[in-house]
Amino acid sequence: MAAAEPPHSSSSGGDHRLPTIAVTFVGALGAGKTSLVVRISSGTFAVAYRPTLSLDFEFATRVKSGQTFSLGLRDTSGEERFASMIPTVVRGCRVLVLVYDVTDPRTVDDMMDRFVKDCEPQLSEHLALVAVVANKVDTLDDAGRAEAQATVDEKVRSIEQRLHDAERAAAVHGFLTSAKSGEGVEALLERAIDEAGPAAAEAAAVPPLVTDAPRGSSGGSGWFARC
Ligand SMILES: Nc1nc2c(ncn2[C@@H]2O[C@H](COP(=O)(O)OP(=O)(O)OP(=O)(O)O)[C@@H](O)[C@H]2O)c(=O)[nH]1
Ligand SMILES: [Mg+2]
Repeated sequence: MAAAEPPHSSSSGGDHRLPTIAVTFVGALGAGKTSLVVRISSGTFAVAYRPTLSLDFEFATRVKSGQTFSLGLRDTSGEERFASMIPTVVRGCRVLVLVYDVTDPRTVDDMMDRFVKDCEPQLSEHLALVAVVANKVDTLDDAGRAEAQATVDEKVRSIEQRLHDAERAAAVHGFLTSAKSGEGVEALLERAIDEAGPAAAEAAAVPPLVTDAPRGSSGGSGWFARC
């Protein structure tokens, strides 16, 4: 079923038989996290702003080198009152997407604060990629794009250094995206699958009775725990 699905297909609960990659989106209020998730899962974009309350989940599939992957998209809220949920959602994810809004420079610091405070202490050995995303680049001229690229490069280096200091092996890459036009979004997913796909495929190949943690353990079972 999954291999024949179009690139932007989504399903209500994901496919547990497929290699699954948990992708968590974190960033400031209105940075475009939900818009990116909707772009990935349904290929559409909405101008109207509807703030995320607490947390949303979406699923999508992508095919890379003949292998279909299920992407579990965890869409966090940028509202401060929901920040306490982020550590739980980040824990165990294979891909962390940090999003800022190129039309609002304050969102860069917000993004980094959230990484340091809410994400970094929770990152597991499953983490394969941290993506630093400058979103809404459709609003930029050439000079603005160059500035966004410089900002992203600087934050990538900063996060690389932090992960290195913490002896974490995850890759860090920057992307200029537009949820509105779709620019950069598939490049982000391709990189996510390149970095996280092999381990996800390996985990999916192991019979569930061997991989699932014992009942009642902190590991749990199901896609949320397995990533
Ligand atoms: N021009 C443009 N607008 C965008 C883009 N991405 C999102 N927006 C707009 O920015 C606003 C906020 O987008 P959301 O995706 O809801 O932002 P969010 O990060 O999910 O916000 P919270 O859930 O409140 O944290 C909406 O009005 C979107 O239409 C983009 O790439 N380009
Ligand atoms: Mg949202």
